Amino acid sequence: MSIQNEYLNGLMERVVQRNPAEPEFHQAVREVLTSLSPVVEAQPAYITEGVMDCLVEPERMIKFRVPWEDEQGKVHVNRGFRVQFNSAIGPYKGGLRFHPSVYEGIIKFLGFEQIFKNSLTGLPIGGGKGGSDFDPKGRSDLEIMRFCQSFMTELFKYIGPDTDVPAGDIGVGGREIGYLFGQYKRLRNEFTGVLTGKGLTYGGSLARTEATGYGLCYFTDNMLRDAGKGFEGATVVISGSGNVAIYACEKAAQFGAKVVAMSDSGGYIYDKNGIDLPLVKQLKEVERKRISSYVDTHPQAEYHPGCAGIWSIPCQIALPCATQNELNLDAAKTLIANGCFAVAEGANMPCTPDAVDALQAAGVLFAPAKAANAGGVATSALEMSQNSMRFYWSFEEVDEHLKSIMSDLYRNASNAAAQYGMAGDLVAGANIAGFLKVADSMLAYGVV
Ligand code: NDP
Ligand code: 2IT
Repeated sequence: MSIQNEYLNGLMERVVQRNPAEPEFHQAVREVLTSLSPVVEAQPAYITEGVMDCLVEPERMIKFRVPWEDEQGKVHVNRGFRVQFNSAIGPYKGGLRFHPSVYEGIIKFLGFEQIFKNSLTGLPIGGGKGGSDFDPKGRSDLEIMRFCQSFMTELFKYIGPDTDVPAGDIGVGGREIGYLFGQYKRLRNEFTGVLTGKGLTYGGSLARTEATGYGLCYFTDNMLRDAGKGFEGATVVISGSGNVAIYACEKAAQFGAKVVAMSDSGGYIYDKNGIDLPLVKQLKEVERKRISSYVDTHPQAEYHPGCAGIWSIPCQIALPCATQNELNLDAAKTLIANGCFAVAEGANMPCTPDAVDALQAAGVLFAPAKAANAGGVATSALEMSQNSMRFYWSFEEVDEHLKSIMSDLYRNASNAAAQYGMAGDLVAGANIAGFLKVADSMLAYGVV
């Protein structure tokens, strides 16, 4: 083993020791460090100048109390987090997740991935992430507003349009961003682009809502076409039925595919006639209901409780768009056996490492999250640009930018993989291409 490889192994051991009981963070770091061994062998300065050690340590981790009162007058106390992981190439940028599973390990895994994803977009944004263990399910608008206001009353001290620009993620959509932005504006007495994913009447960008799902399909389309394949006529399975899943479904159908299944944390629906997306939007975006309600008006469709079974539905293209580690080795084997030829990650880290290995070994085209779902944050950066200019672009202009960002991103990841002797491995290619820009900036700064 080379000295550089030994160093990376030791670094990984230190990450595990210094961040105990954070398996998702370990998983994200391990994947990146594994890809980087040929890079640090070619350029040992990344090790000797301390870049690698700095990269795995957040610049700042903020953790705070979020007290709020429910409709019955009962006080609840949640935890809020923001990791400001890396600002080498721009202000910290990344979403906020409200979900009961949130703790430091989830926020750090997401913040770490965000560094490379944001770099891959080619735009000047650093890596950050935040959120809370607050569970929005079943809460009234008033309770959501009170929670968001309390959350921002602490977070506002640490963010700003040139410092750190949060956005949405699981459990944080347009409604929550509105409450958060309103509170920030009130506390700071300023109207600036401090959040993205804003409503269109107060500084939001057209096409941001669609961007992650659309971008996922643009990336996948590039990958498929390179391999002489396409969405046209393919059967597609998409997990989740939130922001990413809905707009991935819309674009996949526009590309000529038939999406036959979607899910939420309760279970999945299988509609062999093709998913009725306007109904899913109505149920999820407007009525905030469970996906099981789909079969009330579509008796030909099936509802199955539990999430994992969705991957047993035969398909050519699988788009996991719900959450981390939702597609495991068993699911990967089933997809392979059923003739699936492409898996593209819309969620962050949805495939377990052994699932990724199995898919790649079987020759399934595999698009890793930090490349494939980068369209959301890229369009957030376009929202920041429009806010700075105090100007708006049309839907078509933003969508054209998104398309070209996703194809450049595909090309860069693909070329980086080939350059380091791993042609076709987009996991390695994305990690390397994302890393180089950040690492070279860190080298330029010296020890800071
Ligand atoms: P939403 O909250 O809009 O939707 C999340 C969806 O995933 C829901 O259908 C939800 O079901 C399901 N889900 C959440 N947690 C679980 C779980 N533990 N098990 C099974 N299903 C679950 O979030 P988004 O669509 O915004 O995010 C989805 C994924 O995409 C996340 O991994 C996120 O980090 C990633 N992402 C999001 C981007 C964005 O711009 N929004 C950008 C890039 C990545 P239920 O309603 O039952 O909880
Ligand atoms: O994971 C992600 O890239 C997001 N949740 C979007 C972040 C953003 O700042 O738009």
